[in-house]
Amino acid sequence: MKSSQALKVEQVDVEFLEQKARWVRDEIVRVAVRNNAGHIAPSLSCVDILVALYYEVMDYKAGDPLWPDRDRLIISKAHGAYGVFPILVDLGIIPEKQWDGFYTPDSTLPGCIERRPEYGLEAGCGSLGHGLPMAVGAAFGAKLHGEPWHTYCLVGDGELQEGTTWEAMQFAVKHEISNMTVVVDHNRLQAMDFTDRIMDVHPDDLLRRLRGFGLEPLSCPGHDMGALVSVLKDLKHADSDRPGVLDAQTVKGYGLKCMENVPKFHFRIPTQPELDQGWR
Ligand SMILES: Cc1ncc(C[n+]2csc(CCOP(=O)(O)OP(=O)(O)O)c2C)c(N)n1
Ligand SMILES: [Mg+2]
Repeated sequence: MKSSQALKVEQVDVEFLEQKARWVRDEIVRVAVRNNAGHIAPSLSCVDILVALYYEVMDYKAGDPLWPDRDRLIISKAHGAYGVFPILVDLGIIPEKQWDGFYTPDSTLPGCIERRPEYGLEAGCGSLGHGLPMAVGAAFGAKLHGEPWHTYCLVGDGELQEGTTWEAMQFAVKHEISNMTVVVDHNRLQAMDFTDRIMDVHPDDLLRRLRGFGLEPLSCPGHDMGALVSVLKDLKHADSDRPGVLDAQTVKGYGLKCMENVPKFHFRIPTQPELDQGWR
């Protein structure tokens, strides 16, 4: 590790972030299992990324979710980021009752994230493949108007099979949109199988494709809080004429022993005996 990276990680309270991530995982399982909401595995996959972004990397005012200079996060994999709800509850933005009733008639929070700026939710992306074009548009607008904020886009590796994502990347490279970071939740699984058994031929196809479009993805273990924070900060402040890309190498269902890397859990709710296998 470069000494500058080591210094940055030292200044970060990694233990605090890891504790937050454990709490978010517990919340996801507690509420989603009780309320019969699937998409637990894709949500567990990106918890550490979301915790690193909200508690350490993004410029954000918890008391003012509409602060004009806030960094924007567009969650393109909107089916599987339940972790954003407890985080926004913890920050005092979403009322606890809304999260508690998530996915039931007692709440207005739907299974796929919808645009709700007053709740800190910037975009609705239930139809996959559209978050990145929106993020590129937002970042391009910020660049044209000289706005100081940074745009983040969290994408799934499976959804990157959609054509619109590549048109967006082409545009972002051509127009030197460097005020954004694309975070790939690279768990090597999509809906019901591994990505290289659906559209990819080789497990490294995604990285090759990104490089082919002129991007320089930085890979990092997707559940290593210190590494995530360090790379995300480096990308935010990089002297580059391209969008930054974080290739976060994650595990779908991370944490729950019954669920890790098991394709059938894409939307399936674990049974009590499966849950009893416990956490890693
Ligand atoms: C346009 C579109 N096609 C299909 C779906 C159904 N769908 C929901 S999640 C999913 C798999 C997504 O895989 P990936 O992007 O890798 O996310 P992960 O679940 O692995 O985090 C699919 C195909 C959808 N929501 N939108
Ligand atoms: Mg995936």
